[in-house]
Amino acid sequence: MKKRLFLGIDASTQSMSAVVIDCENPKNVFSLSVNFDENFPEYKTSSGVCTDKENPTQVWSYPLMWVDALELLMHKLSENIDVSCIAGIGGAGQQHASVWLNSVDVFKNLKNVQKGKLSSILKQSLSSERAPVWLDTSTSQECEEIASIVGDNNVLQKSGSVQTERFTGAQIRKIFKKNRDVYERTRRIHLNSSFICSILSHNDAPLDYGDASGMNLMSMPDFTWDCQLLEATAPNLKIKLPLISKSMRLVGPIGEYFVKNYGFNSEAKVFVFSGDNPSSLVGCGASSGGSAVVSLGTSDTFFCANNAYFPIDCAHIFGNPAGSFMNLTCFRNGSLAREALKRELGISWQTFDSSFDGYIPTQTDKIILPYYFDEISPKIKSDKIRCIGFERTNLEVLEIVRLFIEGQFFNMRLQADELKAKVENILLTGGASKSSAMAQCVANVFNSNVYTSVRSENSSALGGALTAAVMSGEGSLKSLSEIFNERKLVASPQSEAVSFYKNKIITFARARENLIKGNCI
Ligand code: XUL
Repeated sequence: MKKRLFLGIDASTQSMSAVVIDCENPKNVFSLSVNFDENFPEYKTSSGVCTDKENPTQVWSYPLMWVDALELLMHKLSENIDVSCIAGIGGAGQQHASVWLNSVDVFKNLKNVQKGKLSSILKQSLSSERAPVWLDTSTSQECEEIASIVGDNNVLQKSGSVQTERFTGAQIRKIFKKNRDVYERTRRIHLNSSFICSILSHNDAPLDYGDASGMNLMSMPDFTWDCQLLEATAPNLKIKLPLISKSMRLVGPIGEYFVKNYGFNSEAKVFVFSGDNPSSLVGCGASSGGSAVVSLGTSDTFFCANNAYFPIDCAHIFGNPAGSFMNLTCFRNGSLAREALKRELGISWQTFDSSFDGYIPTQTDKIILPYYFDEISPKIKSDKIRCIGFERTNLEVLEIVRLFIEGQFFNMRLQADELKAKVENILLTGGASKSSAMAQCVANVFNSNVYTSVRSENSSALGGALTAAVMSGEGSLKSLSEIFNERKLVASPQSEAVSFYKNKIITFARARENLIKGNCI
């Protein structure tokens, strides 16, 4: 019998990636990635996006570049593996980015397109060549307008997030106000995820609960478009939006274009795509609850599954592809703040990373509020770190580093507690997850074991591949997640430190409250 492979695609900000799994042979995972800047210099993107020089809050990318990347990805896949063995395809896209189309029929017609010509055909169906992306923060005015009609708290209770600049609703309102002709010409507003899924299936694909929840337009408790939010955003919006589907559902067989030109099996099934964060939850094996994922990147993020719907203003609730909800909190003072401290102290990463070696925090009430930049979780205005209970000049470099790292995770823990999610263990991912200091501090602040993944697959693409495998009958999500998510224990809580931190975090919270209130410290 021919082997059955499952493909997951992640259409993210800087690249498009693929992960191919074989459930019979789980050690044999194939991955590849197409970087946008390197492969498509003609679009002049930097890290996959363009930024307006005059107004840097405006950030966009090009849907046609994503289409070109999809072609290249398919080409490379077909050169490296037998794509006729791929039985199912799932995937995800960067959240919030919108693709503006003047036709809903375009996908059906892709079957007759000549090899390599997808983007030149799709070009005729775009009502805007640009797609605003999640890095765009130019819509404060639109957020205020929508929130003043619906009410701040109503937006939060309905959609699971406060009205947020990068979310698609505010971006749509901006286009309605500033590019009225684009808005009027548009018949369909896809998200990045549903756009790629539509191309693959030659079908006008739906949005799943996970990605639709990043728009401030869906009523989260019942997963339907919310009439009041739609009306406050722009007129006649509902007919321009895709349908909303449960996650992990079949969209249809792969489109003929990919069968004819790249050798896919015409029976390969395409499943509804999700947002990259919900898909990562699946890919990290955290969708059934118990595990939280702490991703240490440019910004740090904390996300976890949660059965309870409990909206708070400094976090987002998205649909969990495996059912119920997930929480996501972003912290602006992540790796960029760690770099700022490293620069200021003139130390190496090695000093930083070994700062907790042999150290058990038990006897200092000194605190650092670690905000080099304005923080969003919680909202804090700040442009420097603050030392509480000591003069900075009196402290050794190593102690400053420790207090700073503690401060970052105290802040994260306080925000995580507000989500009321059950966290039994933590998976650490992202660039700084290699640091033993970070891992030990997280273990003590959260009083939980900390793991990293043994393999380094793109978790969002892996989530897509697992979805396809589960829905094709290869096994339960729980069993496949365990197989493909081998974890390594990297730190355990130290009881003395845990009980010391329990009290210290209260002192930290008080100092942070002062800063939130704008009191000079
Ligand atoms: C989440 C968000 C980012 C993007 C990255 O709200 O904006 O994590 O999804 O692709």
